[in-house]
Amino acid sequence: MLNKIKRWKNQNNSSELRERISKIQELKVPSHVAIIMDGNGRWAKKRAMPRIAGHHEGMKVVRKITKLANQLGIQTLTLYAFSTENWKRPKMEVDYLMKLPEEFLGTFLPELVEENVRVAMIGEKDMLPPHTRRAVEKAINDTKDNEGLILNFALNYGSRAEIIEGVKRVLNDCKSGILDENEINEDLFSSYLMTKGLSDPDLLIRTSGEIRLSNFMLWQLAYTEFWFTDVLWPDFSEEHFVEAIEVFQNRQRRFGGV
Ligand code: V0D
Repeated sequence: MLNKIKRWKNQNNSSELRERISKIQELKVPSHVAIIMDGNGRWAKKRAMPRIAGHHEGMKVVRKITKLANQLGIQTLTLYAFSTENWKRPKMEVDYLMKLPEEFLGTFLPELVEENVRVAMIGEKDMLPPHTRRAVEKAINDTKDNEGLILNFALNYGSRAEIIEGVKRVLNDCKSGILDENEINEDLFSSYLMTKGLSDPDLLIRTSGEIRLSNFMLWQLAYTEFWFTDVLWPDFSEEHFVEAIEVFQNRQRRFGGV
């Protein structure tokens, strides 16, 4: 309760937005929201700026949406920040992207700790540059006892590779006798994925007008509601996020009515 009041005080939403947030909180808020944060490069191009300027602007939006998700009482926010495909981009862009976790955490980690946010990551950690990996690991460790929002970054993540890894580990456990073939079911297999312990997303948001999954959480999104928008990630506002949640709640309401 104290936490709730504190969150309210820290927030500086417009009265119209505050009203919509109150309405949202009267209904079932999605437990897990996943976002494909697309359109940073295009945002920069439109302004004749380098792509990295778009990524930097996108990082500020991550902070804003994290605060709002926490305020709304969402349990898990998964953000697709870097795919296994993104290594193909120009080296200087990749080098810049790999500095963003440090920059983000250097500025916002104290704020995340203060707001009771727990940082988590899915993806192949070992392939990240050591400086990136260290920053993320420190954030995960510094926030491991927090019980508010789980801020889950998908970093060097690819869903098919995740599933293949899971299959290999299942086979290994069968071979070594830890696991019997007859115990394999959907719940068991879910626990062999990187999202072990997290609920499946209730809502997927993708910005920037692309209507595809791009190898993101293929297993976990089986029953998820999708919401797509043409808005580019750096332009994505609290109002857009609130709109996505409202659409989700309306779909739930209609589904429940039938
Ligand atoms: C660029 C838009 C935050 C998407 C958002 C390495 C592309 C800004 C992080 C971050 C990125 C990751 C881990 C962490 C803390 C922060 C981030 C990347 C890109 C790729 F523990 N923003 N962000 N990571 N962008």
